[in-house]
Amino acid sequence: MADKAAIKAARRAKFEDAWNVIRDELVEYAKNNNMPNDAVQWFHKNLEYNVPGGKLNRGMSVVDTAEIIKGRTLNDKEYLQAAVLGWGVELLQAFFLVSDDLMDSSITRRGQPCYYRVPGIGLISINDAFMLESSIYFLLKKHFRSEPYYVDILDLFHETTFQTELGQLIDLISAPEDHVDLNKFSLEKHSLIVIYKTAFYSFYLPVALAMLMCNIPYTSSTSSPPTPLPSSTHNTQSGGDQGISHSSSKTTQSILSTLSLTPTLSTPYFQSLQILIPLGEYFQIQDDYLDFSGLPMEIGKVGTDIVDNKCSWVINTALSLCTPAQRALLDQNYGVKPNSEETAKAEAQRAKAREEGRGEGEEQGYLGEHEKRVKALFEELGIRKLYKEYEEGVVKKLNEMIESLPEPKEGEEGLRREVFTSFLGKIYGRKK
Ligand code: DMA
Ligand code: MG
Ligand code: MG
Ligand code: MG
Repeated sequence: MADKAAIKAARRAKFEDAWNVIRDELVEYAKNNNMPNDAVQWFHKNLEYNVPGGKLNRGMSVVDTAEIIKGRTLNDKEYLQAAVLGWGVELLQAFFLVSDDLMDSSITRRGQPCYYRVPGIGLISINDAFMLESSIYFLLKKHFRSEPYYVDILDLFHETTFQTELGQLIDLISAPEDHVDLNKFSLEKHSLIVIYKTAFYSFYLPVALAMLMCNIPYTSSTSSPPTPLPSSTHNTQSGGDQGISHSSSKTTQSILSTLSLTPTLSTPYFQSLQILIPLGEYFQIQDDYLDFSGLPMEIGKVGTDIVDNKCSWVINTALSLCTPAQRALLDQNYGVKPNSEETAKAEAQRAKAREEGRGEGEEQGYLGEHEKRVKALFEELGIRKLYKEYEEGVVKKLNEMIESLPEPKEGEEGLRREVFTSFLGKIYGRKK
């Protein structure tokens, strides 16, 4: 056990070492473009504040997946390339998170103030977010320009970015600030939001990048559609045992049929999507659940979904179970902003935390009366237990899907089941 933890820590340290090289290449680019010292320093701070401090699951998955496909450890050149792709995913994530925190009016992230709240940053964070995104393409050009799959990598990053932005769009317009209408929410809508805003970039992108790096052809040369998994689990309402979980299957199936056509993806990419889309959906349901139940000192952020009127898994589950009286309470309290007195109290609490050097990221955050009532009702409805039931059900189904994947022969390169079981192992039961 201690050995396993030590190996994990060493893999992370190696990946973090690669970040120092990559960050210096980016900062060097700014210097070479005649940027004055203050601009170079600013860019350096943007990169350091926003890119390396997370769990690094997405980025390290590129390295892990490439090693599983090849069935061996990577040589130095391969490692650097995989690390560039991995840090590319982390840069994309940083770009989304800086923007997401502005749009969600969030308070803390990764145990520190959200970037836009750092004194002197404010709306400059919009340009800083763009620079995080552009950094990806500078790195890809530098490290992959002469590879035959260069254009496929570009296409994949661009398409995934577009999909995520579509997801953010429907997340945001489903949650208007000035008008709460819980009739507009549904678990189907939730599935669509979370698959687009989270699953593609967090799960499919790292695996597809690793497959490209291992020269697995991206598109199929024949015009016949890719072979779907033989599993019949797709045709059932996933997690539907208690009728409360989520209704992804229909949504997942219709998304998959769109994606298999444009262009004709080769079978390993399509099969990855079939597993990674529901896996990503599960991951975002965890995120929604932790927004309600997680402690800021564990999850590194203060939940904002209730105040922000978000179409989250938690509210949709509550809506499917509540009595008319409980529904009235939700109508009156969900998505209601704190009043000016409550906002002032919250700010004073954060100022005190700063003064006492506790760091804002550890504060529970001040709850307004409306938010408190909604949270109490979620507890009364037994959301915690329902979530655990959902989690057990979905993990069982995902394992069945993974087991239905054809496995390459011993010693042969290819997409192994371990790619997916390792992902599932990383997120199952997570508390942050
Ligand atoms: C995050 O959704 C999605 C993207 C693309 C960043 P979210 O707002 O629930 O994330 P978080 O809870 O981390 O703010
Ligand atoms: Mg957010
Ligand atoms: Mg958001
Ligand atoms: Mg969230």
